[in-house]
Amino acid sequence: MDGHRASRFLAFAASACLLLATYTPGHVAGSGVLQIRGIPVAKNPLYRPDRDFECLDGSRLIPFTRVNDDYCDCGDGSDEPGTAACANGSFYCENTGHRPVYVPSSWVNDGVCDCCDTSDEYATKVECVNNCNELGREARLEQQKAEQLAREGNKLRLELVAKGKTIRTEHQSRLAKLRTDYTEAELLKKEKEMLKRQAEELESVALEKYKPAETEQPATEETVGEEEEEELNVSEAEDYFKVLDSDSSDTITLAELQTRATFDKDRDGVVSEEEARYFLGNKNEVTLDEFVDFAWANIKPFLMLEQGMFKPATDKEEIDEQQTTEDLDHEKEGEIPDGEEEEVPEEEHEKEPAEPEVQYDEETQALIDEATSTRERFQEAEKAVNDLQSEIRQLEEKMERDYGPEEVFASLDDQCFEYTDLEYIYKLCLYGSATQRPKSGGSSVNLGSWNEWVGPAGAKYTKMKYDRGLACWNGPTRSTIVTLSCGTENKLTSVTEPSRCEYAMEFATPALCNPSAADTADRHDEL
Ligand code: MAN
Repeated sequence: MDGHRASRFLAFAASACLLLATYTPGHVAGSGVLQIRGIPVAKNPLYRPDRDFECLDGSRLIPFTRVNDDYCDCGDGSDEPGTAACANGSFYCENTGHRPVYVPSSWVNDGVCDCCDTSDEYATKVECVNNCNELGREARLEQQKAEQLAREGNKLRLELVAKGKTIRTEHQSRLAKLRTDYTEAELLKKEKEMLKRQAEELESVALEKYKPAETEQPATEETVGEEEEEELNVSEAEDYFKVLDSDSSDTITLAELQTRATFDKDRDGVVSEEEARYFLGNKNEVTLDEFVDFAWANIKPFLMLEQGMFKPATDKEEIDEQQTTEDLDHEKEGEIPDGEEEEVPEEEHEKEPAEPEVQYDEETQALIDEATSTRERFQEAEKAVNDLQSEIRQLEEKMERDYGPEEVFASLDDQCFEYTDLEYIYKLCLYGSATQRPKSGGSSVNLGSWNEWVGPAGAKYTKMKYDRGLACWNGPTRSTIVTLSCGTENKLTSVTEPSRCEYAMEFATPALCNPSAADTADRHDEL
Protein backbone atom coordinates (compact mmCIF):
# COMPACT_ATOMS: atom_id res chain seq x y z
CA MET A 1 0.00 0.00 0.00
CA ASP A 2 2.76 2.42 1.00
CA GLY A 3 4.64 1.62 -2.18
CA HIS A 4 1.51 2.20 -4.07
CA ARG A 5 0.94 5.53 -2.41
CA ALA A 6 4.55 6.55 -2.98
CA SER A 7 4.30 5.87 -6.69
CA ARG A 8 1.07 7.78 -6.84
CA PHE A 9 2.73 10.69 -5.07
CA LEU A 10 5.49 10.62 -7.66
CA ALA A 11 2.84 10.83 -10.34
CA PHE A 12 1.52 13.89 -8.57
CA ALA A 13 4.90 15.46 -8.20
CA ALA A 14 5.58 14.82 -11.83
CA SER A 15 2.40 16.46 -12.94
CA ALA A 16 2.91 19.17 -10.30
CA CYS A 17 -0.69 19.89 -10.70
CA LEU A 18 -2.13 20.87 -7.39
CA LEU A 19 -5.49 21.79 -8.81
CA LEU A 20 -5.87 18.31 -10.19
CA ALA A 21 -5.69 16.97 -6.66
CA THR A 22 -7.82 19.63 -5.05
CA TYR A 23 -10.68 19.82 -7.47
CA THR A 24 -12.64 17.32 -9.41
CA PRO A 25 -11.81 18.30 -12.99
CA GLY A 26 -14.83 19.09 -15.04
CA HIS A 27 -17.02 18.10 -12.15
CA VAL A 28 -19.17 21.09 -11.57
CA ALA A 29 -21.43 21.43 -8.64
CA GLY A 30 -24.36 22.98 -10.40
CA SER A 31 -23.21 26.59 -10.73
CA GLY A 32 -19.87 26.53 -12.47
CA VAL A 33 -17.95 26.20 -9.20
CA LEU A 34 -15.28 23.51 -9.19
CA GLN A 35 -16.09 20.83 -6.70
CA ILE A 36 -13.54 19.97 -3.99
CA ARG A 37 -12.47 16.41 -4.56
CA GLY A 38 -13.70 13.75 -2.13
CA ILE A 39 -16.49 15.66 -0.36
CA PRO A 40 -20.22 16.02 -1.01
CA VAL A 41 -21.56 19.36 -2.25
CA ALA A 42 -23.18 19.87 1.12
CA LYS A 43 -19.75 20.20 2.72
CA ASN A 44 -18.50 22.87 0.30
CA PRO A 45 -19.02 25.72 2.77
CA LEU A 46 -16.39 24.10 5.02
CA TYR A 47 -13.81 24.16 2.21
CA ARG A 48 -13.57 27.74 0.88
CA PRO A 49 -10.62 28.42 -1.43
CA ASP A 50 -10.65 32.13 -0.47
CA ARG A 51 -9.98 31.37 3.19
CA ASP A 52 -7.62 29.37 5.35
CA PHE A 53 -8.91 25.93 6.07
CA GLU A 54 -9.79 24.94 9.61
CA CYS A 55 -9.45 21.19 10.25
CA LEU A 56 -12.96 19.89 10.90
CA ASP A 57 -12.02 18.83 14.42
CA GLY A 58 -10.96 22.45 15.02
CA SER A 59 -7.38 21.45 15.79
CA ARG A 60 -5.55 23.61 13.17
CA LEU A 61 -5.85 26.39 10.69
CA ILE A 62 -3.86 25.88 7.48
CA PRO A 63 -3.57 27.75 4.17
CA PHE A 64 -6.15 26.47 1.72
CA THR A 65 -3.39 25.42 -0.67
CA ARG A 66 -2.67 22.59 1.73
CA VAL A 67 -6.08 21.02 1.18
CA ASN A 68 -5.75 17.90 -0.97
CA ASP A 69 -2.02 18.54 -1.45
CA ASP A 70 -1.30 14.88 -0.63
CA TYR A 71 0.18 15.75 2.73
CA CYS A 72 -1.79 15.05 5.87
CA ASP A 73 -2.03 18.13 8.12
CA CYS A 74 -5.19 17.52 10.15
CA GLY A 75 -5.38 14.82 12.81
CA ASP A 76 -8.89 13.94 11.63
CA GLY A 77 -7.80 13.66 7.98
CA SER A 78 -10.21 16.39 6.93
CA ASP A 79 -7.63 18.37 4.88
CA GLU A 80 -7.14 15.41 2.50
CA PRO A 81 -10.62 14.26 1.50
CA GLY A 82 -9.49 13.62 -2.09
CA THR A 83 -6.14 11.88 -1.57
CA ALA A 84 -4.82 8.88 0.28
CA ALA A 85 -2.49 11.00 2.45
CA CYS A 86 -4.38 10.62 5.74
CA ALA A 87 -4.78 7.09 7.05
CA ASN A 88 -8.06 7.89 8.76
CA GLY A 89 -9.66 9.87 5.91
CA SER A 90 -12.60 8.94 3.77
CA PHE A 91 -13.36 9.71 0.16
CA TYR A 92 -16.83 10.58 -1.07
CA CYS A 93 -17.99 9.18 -4.42
CA GLU A 94 -20.92 11.03 -5.84
CA ASN A 95 -21.94 8.01 -7.98
CA THR A 96 -24.58 9.92 -9.90
CA GLY A 97 -27.17 7.44 -11.13
CA HIS A 98 -26.65 5.15 -8.16
CA ARG A 99 -25.95 5.67 -4.45
CA PRO A 100 -23.23 7.96 -3.13
CA VAL A 101 -20.78 6.25 -0.79
CA TYR A 102 -17.75 7.01 1.32
CA VAL A 103 -14.75 4.73 0.84
CA PRO A 104 -11.55 4.71 2.93
CA SER A 105 -8.96 7.20 1.63
CA SER A 106 -6.47 4.39 1.21
CA TRP A 107 -8.59 3.14 -1.69
CA VAL A 108 -8.00 6.36 -3.64
CA ASN A 109 -5.76 5.77 -6.67
CA ASP A 110 -4.85 2.29 -5.51
CA GLY A 111 -5.49 0.75 -8.91
CA VAL A 112 -8.84 -0.74 -7.96
CA CYS A 113 -12.09 0.84 -9.14
CA ASP A 114 -14.20 1.32 -6.06
CA CYS A 115 -16.60 4.11 -6.96
CA CYS A 116 -18.96 3.22 -9.79
CA ASP A 117 -18.41 6.75 -11.17
CA THR A 118 -14.61 6.02 -11.35
CA SER A 119 -13.83 9.10 -9.24
CA ASP A 120 -11.51 7.28 -6.81
CA GLU A 121 -9.05 6.40 -9.58
CA TYR A 122 -8.36 9.86 -11.04
CA ALA A 123 -4.56 9.64 -11.18
CA THR A 124 -3.79 6.04 -12.02
CA LYS A 125 -3.49 4.18 -15.25
CA VAL A 126 -6.25 1.77 -14.45
CA GLU A 127 -9.22 2.08 -16.78
CA CYS A 128 -12.39 2.39 -14.78
CA VAL A 129 -15.78 2.33 -16.46
CA ASN A 130 -18.63 4.36 -15.06
CA ASN A 131 -21.38 1.80 -14.49
CA CYS A 132 -23.45 3.77 -11.97
CA ASN A 133 -26.47 3.89 -14.24
CA GLU A 134 -26.64 0.11 -14.63
CA LEU A 135 -25.99 -0.51 -10.95
CA GLY A 136 -28.52 2.14 -10.03
CA ARG A 137 -31.14 0.56 -12.27
CA GLU A 138 -30.55 -2.87 -10.74
CA ALA A 139 -30.63 -1.47 -7.23
CA ARG A 140 -33.86 0.36 -7.92
CA LEU A 141 -35.43 -2.83 -9.29
CA GLU A 142 -34.34 -4.71 -6.19
CA GLN A 143 -35.73 -1.91 -4.13
CA GLN A 144 -39.06 -2.08 -5.91
CA LYS A 145 -39.22 -5.82 -5.40
CA ALA A 146 -38.47 -5.41 -1.70
CA GLU A 147 -41.15 -2.74 -1.42
CA GLN A 148 -43.66 -4.92 -3.25
CA LEU A 149 -42.82 -7.82 -0.92
CA ALA A 150 -43.16 -5.54 2.08
CA ARG A 151 -46.55 -4.31 0.85
CA GLU A 152 -47.87 -7.84 0.32
CA GLY A 153 -46.40 -9.07 3.57
CA ASN A 154 -47.76 -6.08 5.38
CA LYS A 155 -51.34 -7.25 4.86
CA LEU A 156 -50.42 -10.52 6.52
CA ARG A 157 -48.50 -8.68 9.22
CA LEU A 158 -51.63 -6.73 10.09
CA GLU A 159 -53.50 -10.03 10.38
CA LEU A 160 -50.81 -11.27 12.77
CA VAL A 161 -51.18 -8.08 14.80
CA ALA A 162 -54.94 -8.61 15.02
CA LYS A 163 -54.47 -12.24 16.06
CA GLY A 164 -51.86 -11.24 18.61
CA LYS A 165 -54.21 -8.78 20.24
CA THR A 166 -57.01 -11.36 20.38
CA ILE A 167 -54.65 -13.86 21.94
CA ARG A 168 -53.68 -11.37 24.59
CA THR A 169 -57.30 -10.71 25.50
CA GLU A 170 -58.04 -14.44 25.56
CA HIS A 171 -55.07 -15.07 27.80
CA GLN A 172 -56.21 -12.35 30.15
CA SER A 173 -59.69 -13.78 30.56
CA ARG A 174 -58.43 -17.35 30.76
CA LEU A 175 -56.04 -16.29 33.49
CA ALA A 176 -58.81 -14.57 35.41
CA LYS A 177 -60.90 -17.75 35.22
CA LEU A 178 -57.99 -19.96 36.25
CA ARG A 179 -57.34 -17.76 39.25
CA THR A 180 -60.96 -18.07 40.38
CA ASP A 181 -60.87 -21.83 39.80
CA TYR A 182 -57.66 -21.96 41.77
CA THR A 183 -59.18 -20.21 44.78
CA GLU A 184 -62.10 -22.64 44.70
CA ALA A 185 -59.83 -25.63 44.25
CA GLU A 186 -57.78 -24.50 47.23
CA LEU A 187 -60.89 -24.34 49.39
CA LEU A 188 -61.97 -27.76 48.19
CA LYS A 189 -58.54 -29.13 48.96
CA LYS A 190 -58.68 -27.72 52.51
CA GLU A 191 -62.08 -29.28 52.99
CA LYS A 192 -60.89 -32.66 51.69
CA GLU A 193 -57.85 -32.40 53.90
CA MET A 194 -60.02 -31.84 56.94
CA LEU A 195 -62.25 -34.78 56.07
CA LYS A 196 -59.19 -36.91 55.53
CA ARG A 197 -57.71 -35.89 58.85
CA GLN A 198 -60.96 -36.67 60.68
CA ALA A 199 -61.28 -40.06 58.98
CA GLU A 200 -57.63 -40.86 59.65
CA GLU A 201 -58.02 -40.03 63.32
CA LEU A 202 -60.93 -42.44 63.59
CA GLU A 203 -58.98 -44.99 61.60
CA SER A 204 -55.93 -44.68 63.77
CA VAL A 205 -57.96 -45.00 66.99
CA ALA A 206 -59.65 -48.07 65.57
CA LEU A 207 -56.32 -49.55 64.53
CA GLU A 208 -54.86 -49.01 68.00
CA LYS A 209 -56.33 -52.22 69.25
CA TYR A 210 -54.65 -54.17 66.47
CA LYS A 211 -51.26 -52.67 67.12
CA PRO A 212 -49.77 -55.16 69.57
CA ALA A 213 -50.65 -58.01 67.25
CA GLU A 214 -49.14 -56.24 64.27
CA THR A 215 -46.02 -55.03 65.93
CA GLU A 216 -45.19 -57.89 68.27
CA GLN A 217 -42.84 -59.94 66.16
CA PRO A 218 -41.32 -58.26 63.18
CA ALA A 219 -41.78 -54.73 64.50
CA THR A 220 -38.20 -53.89 65.30
CA GLU A 221 -36.83 -55.59 62.24
CA GLU A 222 -39.27 -53.84 60.03
CA THR A 223 -38.60 -50.46 61.57
CA VAL A 224 -34.91 -51.00 61.13
CA GLY A 225 -35.55 -52.05 57.54
CA GLU A 226 -37.53 -48.91 56.90
CA GLU A 227 -34.87 -46.74 58.39
CA GLU A 228 -32.20 -48.36 56.31
CA GLU A 229 -34.32 -48.00 53.24
CA GLU A 230 -34.82 -44.33 53.97
CA GLU A 231 -31.11 -43.83 54.49
CA LEU A 232 -30.37 -45.54 51.23
CA ASN A 233 -32.95 -43.47 49.47
CA VAL A 234 -31.43 -40.23 50.84
CA SER A 235 -27.96 -41.28 49.86
CA GLU A 236 -29.13 -42.10 46.35
CA ALA A 237 -30.81 -38.73 46.17
CA GLU A 238 -27.64 -36.98 47.32
CA ASP A 239 -25.50 -38.79 44.81
CA TYR A 240 -27.85 -38.04 41.98
CA PHE A 241 -28.01 -34.40 43.07
CA LYS A 242 -24.27 -34.17 42.43
CA VAL A 243 -24.71 -35.67 38.99
CA LEU A 244 -27.41 -33.21 38.04
CA ASP A 245 -25.68 -30.19 39.55
CA SER A 246 -23.37 -29.93 36.55
CA ASP A 247 -22.06 -26.47 37.45
CA SER A 248 -21.56 -27.44 41.11
CA SER A 249 -23.56 -24.43 42.25
CA ASP A 250 -25.28 -26.43 45.02
CA THR A 251 -28.62 -25.86 43.36
CA ILE A 252 -30.26 -27.67 40.50
CA THR A 253 -31.88 -25.45 37.94
CA LEU A 254 -34.40 -26.08 35.18
CA ALA A 255 -31.61 -25.63 32.64
CA GLU A 256 -29.63 -28.43 34.25
CA LEU A 257 -32.55 -30.82 33.88
CA GLN A 258 -33.30 -29.58 30.37
CA THR A 259 -30.04 -30.96 29.03
CA ARG A 260 -31.04 -34.53 29.98
CA ALA A 261 -33.32 -36.66 27.87
CA THR A 262 -34.46 -38.57 31.01
CA PHE A 263 -36.79 -35.69 31.81
CA ASP A 264 -38.44 -35.55 28.41
CA LYS A 265 -41.77 -36.77 29.80
CA ASP A 266 -43.69 -36.58 26.54
CA ARG A 267 -40.77 -37.92 24.49
CA ASP A 268 -40.94 -35.14 21.93
CA GLY A 269 -37.19 -34.73 21.87
CA VAL A 270 -37.16 -31.63 24.04
CA VAL A 271 -37.21 -31.19 27.78
CA SER A 272 -39.47 -28.17 28.11
CA GLU A 273 -39.34 -25.81 31.09
CA GLU A 274 -42.67 -27.17 32.23
CA GLU A 275 -41.36 -30.71 32.16
CA ALA A 276 -38.26 -29.72 34.09
CA ARG A 277 -40.33 -27.75 36.56
CA TYR A 278 -42.54 -30.75 37.20
CA PHE A 279 -39.51 -32.68 38.43
CA LEU A 280 -38.44 -29.83 40.67
CA GLY A 281 -41.83 -29.81 42.37
CA ASN A 282 -43.01 -26.72 40.47
CA LYS A 283 -39.93 -24.72 41.40
CA ASN A 284 -37.32 -23.11 39.15
CA GLU A 285 -34.43 -24.43 41.19
CA VAL A 286 -33.90 -26.57 44.27
CA THR A 287 -31.27 -26.91 46.95
CA LEU A 288 -29.99 -30.29 48.12
CA ASP A 289 -32.48 -30.36 51.00
CA GLU A 290 -35.37 -29.56 48.74
CA PHE A 291 -34.14 -32.09 46.24
CA VAL A 292 -34.12 -34.81 48.89
CA ASP A 293 -37.43 -33.65 50.40
CA PHE A 294 -39.59 -33.58 47.33
CA ALA A 295 -37.86 -33.44 43.93
CA TRP A 296 -36.26 -36.88 44.27
CA ALA A 297 -39.69 -38.48 44.69
CA ASN A 298 -40.64 -37.11 41.25
CA ILE A 299 -37.36 -38.00 39.60
CA LYS A 300 -36.74 -41.50 40.91
CA PRO A 301 -39.69 -43.22 39.18
CA PHE A 302 -38.55 -41.72 35.86
CA LEU A 303 -35.04 -43.00 36.29
CA MET A 304 -36.46 -46.41 37.02
CA LEU A 305 -38.85 -46.15 34.13
CA GLU A 306 -36.01 -45.24 31.85
CA GLN A 307 -34.14 -48.31 32.93
CA GLY A 308 -37.16 -50.44 32.21
CA MET A 309 -37.87 -51.78 35.66
CA PHE A 310 -40.79 -49.64 36.63
CA LYS A 311 -44.04 -50.05 34.79
CA PRO A 312 -46.08 -46.88 34.85
CA ALA A 313 -48.89 -49.24 35.66
CA THR A 314 -52.09 -49.07 37.57
CA ASP A 315 -50.70 -49.61 41.00
CA LYS A 316 -47.84 -47.25 41.45
CA GLU A 317 -46.84 -48.68 44.77
CA GLU A 318 -46.19 -52.09 43.29
CA ILE A 319 -42.50 -52.06 42.66
CA ASP A 320 -40.41 -55.10 42.71
CA GLU A 321 -38.16 -54.21 45.57
CA GLN A 322 -35.24 -56.35 44.62
CA GLN A 323 -35.28 -55.13 41.07
CA THR A 324 -35.51 -51.53 42.21
CA THR A 325 -32.43 -51.65 44.31
CA GLU A 326 -30.51 -53.50 41.64
CA ASP A 327 -31.43 -50.97 39.03
CA LEU A 328 -30.53 -48.06 41.18
CA ASP A 329 -27.18 -49.70 41.73
CA HIS A 330 -26.66 -49.92 38.01
CA GLU A 331 -27.59 -46.35 37.67
CA LYS A 332 -25.01 -45.46 40.27
CA GLU A 333 -22.33 -47.32 38.38
CA GLY A 334 -23.30 -45.67 35.15
CA GLU A 335 -23.99 -42.11 36.15
CA ILE A 336 -22.39 -41.35 39.45
CA PRO A 337 -18.65 -41.01 39.10
CA ASP A 338 -17.53 -42.18 42.51
CA GLY A 339 -20.67 -43.92 43.65
CA GLU A 340 -19.79 -46.55 46.21
CA GLU A 341 -21.40 -49.93 46.21
CA GLU A 342 -23.70 -50.13 49.16
CA GLU A 343 -25.12 -53.03 51.05
CA VAL A 344 -28.75 -53.21 50.23
CA PRO A 345 -31.16 -54.93 52.56
CA GLU A 346 -32.99 -57.61 50.66
CA GLU A 347 -36.44 -57.64 52.15
CA GLU A 348 -38.13 -54.32 52.17
CA HIS A 349 -41.70 -53.32 51.79
CA GLU A 350 -43.41 -50.12 50.84
CA LYS A 351 -45.41 -49.06 53.82
CA GLU A 352 -49.01 -49.62 53.05
CA PRO A 353 -50.73 -49.99 56.40
CA ALA A 354 -54.11 -50.97 55.05
CA GLU A 355 -52.98 -54.26 53.54
CA PRO A 356 -51.81 -56.54 56.35
CA GLU A 357 -52.98 -60.05 56.75
CA VAL A 358 -54.87 -59.13 59.91
CA GLN A 359 -58.62 -59.55 59.70
CA TYR A 360 -60.29 -56.41 60.96
CA ASP A 361 -63.67 -56.35 62.49
CA GLU A 362 -66.37 -54.87 60.30
CA GLU A 363 -66.45 -51.50 62.02
CA THR A 364 -62.67 -51.03 61.79
CA GLN A 365 -62.63 -52.14 58.20
CA ALA A 366 -65.34 -49.59 57.42
CA LEU A 367 -63.24 -46.85 59.04
CA ILE A 368 -60.18 -47.91 57.09
CA ASP A 369 -62.18 -47.87 53.88
CA GLU A 370 -63.57 -44.47 54.71
CA ALA A 371 -60.09 -43.11 55.49
CA THR A 372 -58.75 -44.60 52.26
CA SER A 373 -61.47 -42.97 50.26
CA THR A 374 -60.96 -39.56 51.94
CA ARG A 375 -57.24 -39.91 51.19
CA GLU A 376 -58.05 -40.49 47.55
CA ARG A 377 -60.44 -37.53 47.43
CA PHE A 378 -57.79 -35.36 49.02
CA GLN A 379 -55.22 -36.47 46.48
CA GLU A 380 -57.60 -35.64 43.66
CA ALA A 381 -58.26 -32.19 45.12
CA GLU A 382 -54.53 -31.64 45.61
CA LYS A 383 -53.82 -32.64 42.03
CA ALA A 384 -56.48 -30.24 40.78
CA VAL A 385 -54.79 -27.41 42.71
CA ASN A 386 -51.35 -28.35 41.35
CA ASP A 387 -52.63 -28.63 37.80
CA LEU A 388 -54.27 -25.23 38.01
CA GLN A 389 -51.17 -23.76 39.53
CA SER A 390 -48.98 -25.01 36.73
CA GLU A 391 -51.43 -23.86 34.07
CA ILE A 392 -51.52 -20.42 35.67
CA ARG A 393 -47.75 -20.29 35.76
CA GLN A 394 -47.48 -21.27 32.10
CA LEU A 395 -50.00 -18.67 31.10
CA GLU A 396 -48.33 -15.97 33.19
CA GLU A 397 -45.05 -16.84 31.53
CA LYS A 398 -46.61 -16.46 28.10
CA MET A 399 -48.13 -13.15 29.04
CA GLU A 400 -44.76 -11.86 30.12
CA ARG A 401 -43.17 -12.93 26.84
CA ASP A 402 -41.96 -10.26 24.44
CA TYR A 403 -44.12 -10.72 21.36
CA GLY A 404 -42.71 -7.66 19.62
CA PRO A 405 -44.45 -4.51 18.44
CA GLU A 406 -48.24 -4.82 18.70
CA GLU A 407 -47.99 -8.47 19.78
CA VAL A 408 -47.17 -9.37 16.18
CA PHE A 409 -45.36 -12.58 17.12
CA ALA A 410 -47.92 -13.85 19.65
CA SER A 411 -49.80 -16.10 17.24
CA LEU A 412 -46.52 -17.71 16.20
CA ASP A 413 -45.77 -18.85 19.74
CA ASP A 414 -45.31 -22.61 19.68
CA GLN A 415 -45.65 -22.89 15.91
CA CYS A 416 -43.04 -25.24 14.50
CA PHE A 417 -41.20 -25.16 11.18
CA GLU A 418 -38.81 -27.64 9.62
CA TYR A 419 -35.81 -27.39 7.34
CA THR A 420 -33.97 -30.36 5.90
CA ASP A 421 -30.39 -30.32 4.68
CA LEU A 422 -28.21 -33.19 3.50
CA GLU A 423 -27.72 -34.62 6.95
CA TYR A 424 -30.35 -33.37 9.37
CA ILE A 425 -33.96 -32.36 9.81
CA TYR A 426 -34.03 -29.15 11.82
CA LYS A 427 -37.11 -28.00 13.65
CA LEU A 428 -37.76 -24.60 15.12
CA CYS A 429 -40.69 -24.10 17.47
CA LEU A 430 -40.93 -20.36 17.96
CA TYR A 431 -40.60 -19.35 21.62
CA GLY A 432 -40.03 -23.05 22.31
CA SER A 433 -36.88 -24.73 21.14
CA ALA A 434 -34.78 -25.63 18.15
CA THR A 435 -33.89 -29.25 17.48
CA GLN A 436 -31.80 -31.31 15.12
CA ARG A 437 -32.61 -34.90 14.11
CA PRO A 438 -30.37 -37.00 11.87
CA LYS A 439 -32.12 -37.96 8.62
CA SER A 440 -30.81 -41.46 9.04
CA GLY A 441 -32.79 -41.83 12.27
CA GLY A 442 -31.86 -41.42 15.91
CA SER A 443 -33.00 -39.07 18.57
CA SER A 444 -33.49 -35.31 18.46
CA VAL A 445 -30.84 -33.03 19.84
CA ASN A 446 -31.90 -29.82 21.55
CA LEU A 447 -30.15 -26.85 19.90
CA GLY A 448 -31.44 -24.38 22.44
CA SER A 449 -34.57 -23.13 24.16
CA TRP A 450 -36.08 -19.68 23.77
CA ASN A 451 -34.27 -16.98 25.67
CA GLU A 452 -34.60 -13.46 24.25
CA TRP A 453 -34.58 -11.02 21.34
CA VAL A 454 -31.03 -10.01 20.47
CA GLY A 455 -31.30 -7.86 17.33
CA PRO A 456 -29.16 -4.68 17.16
CA ALA A 457 -30.42 -1.33 18.44
CA GLY A 458 -33.36 -0.19 16.36
CA ALA A 459 -33.90 -3.68 14.95
CA LYS A 460 -34.26 -5.73 18.11
CA TYR A 461 -36.99 -7.95 16.66
CA THR A 462 -34.82 -9.34 13.88
CA LYS A 463 -32.84 -11.85 15.91
CA MET A 464 -33.97 -14.49 18.40
CA LYS A 465 -31.67 -16.33 20.73
CA TYR A 466 -32.26 -19.94 21.75
CA ASP A 467 -29.69 -21.33 24.18
CA ARG A 468 -29.03 -23.91 26.92
CA GLY A 469 -29.35 -26.77 24.45
CA LEU A 470 -27.73 -30.16 24.76
CA ALA A 471 -24.12 -29.86 25.91
CA CYS A 472 -21.68 -30.29 23.06
CA TRP A 473 -19.11 -32.99 23.64
CA ASN A 474 -16.07 -31.20 25.06
CA GLY A 475 -17.67 -27.89 24.20
CA PRO A 476 -20.42 -25.38 24.98
CA THR A 477 -24.11 -26.12 25.33
CA ARG A 478 -25.74 -25.84 21.92
CA SER A 479 -27.31 -22.51 20.98
CA THR A 480 -29.05 -21.02 17.97
CA ILE A 481 -29.53 -17.51 16.62
CA VAL A 482 -32.56 -17.12 14.39
CA THR A 483 -32.43 -14.16 11.99
CA LEU A 484 -35.83 -13.00 10.80
CA SER A 485 -36.66 -11.14 7.62
CA CYS A 486 -39.74 -10.14 5.66
CA GLY A 487 -41.43 -12.88 3.66
CA THR A 488 -45.00 -13.51 2.60
CA GLU A 489 -45.02 -16.86 4.35
CA ASN A 490 -43.66 -18.05 7.69
CA LYS A 491 -40.82 -20.31 6.69
CA LEU A 492 -37.51 -21.64 7.95
CA THR A 493 -35.33 -20.90 4.93
CA SER A 494 -31.85 -21.94 5.99
CA VAL A 495 -29.88 -23.57 8.80
CA THR A 496 -26.11 -23.56 9.15
CA GLU A 497 -23.60 -24.27 11.90
CA PRO A 498 -21.07 -21.41 11.58
CA SER A 499 -19.09 -22.71 14.52
CA ARG A 500 -19.34 -26.00 16.32
CA CYS A 501 -22.61 -26.37 18.23
CA GLU A 502 -23.58 -22.76 17.41
CA TYR A 503 -26.35 -22.75 14.84
CA ALA A 504 -27.72 -19.99 12.63
CA MET A 505 -31.25 -20.19 11.27
CA GLU A 506 -32.98 -17.86 8.85
CA PHE A 507 -36.69 -17.40 9.14
CA ALA A 508 -38.94 -15.47 6.78
CA THR A 509 -42.13 -14.01 8.22
CA PRO A 510 -44.75 -11.40 7.36
CA ALA A 511 -44.28 -10.14 10.91
CA LEU A 512 -41.24 -8.24 9.63
CA CYS A 513 -42.92 -6.78 6.54
CA ASN A 514 -43.45 -3.21 7.55
CA PRO A 515 -43.32 -0.87 4.55
CA SER A 516 -43.37 2.24 6.65
CA ALA A 517 -40.26 1.08 8.49
CA ALA A 518 -38.66 0.04 5.16
CA ASP A 519 -39.43 3.42 3.60
CA THR A 520 -37.68 5.27 6.37
CA ALA A 521 -34.67 3.00 6.15
CA ASP A 522 -34.40 3.43 2.41
CA ARG A 523 -34.74 7.17 2.34
CA HIS A 524 -31.39 7.55 4.11
CA ASP A 525 -29.71 5.67 1.28
CA GLU A 526 -31.37 7.57 -1.53
CA LEU A 527 -29.41 10.12 -3.54
C1 MAN B 1 -23.61 -33.64 16.37
C2 MAN B 1 -24.39 -32.52 15.75
C3 MAN B 1 -23.47 -31.50 15.11
C4 MAN B 1 -22.42 -31.06 16.11
C5 MAN B 1 -21.71 -32.25 16.70
C6 MAN B 1 -20.74 -31.82 17.78
O1 MAN B 1 -22.99 -34.40 15.38
O2 MAN B 1 -25.13 -31.92 16.76
O3 MAN B 1 -24.20 -30.38 14.66
O4 MAN B 1 -21.45 -30.23 15.51
O5 MAN B 1 -22.66 -33.13 17.26
O6 MAN B 1 -20.06 -32.88 18.31
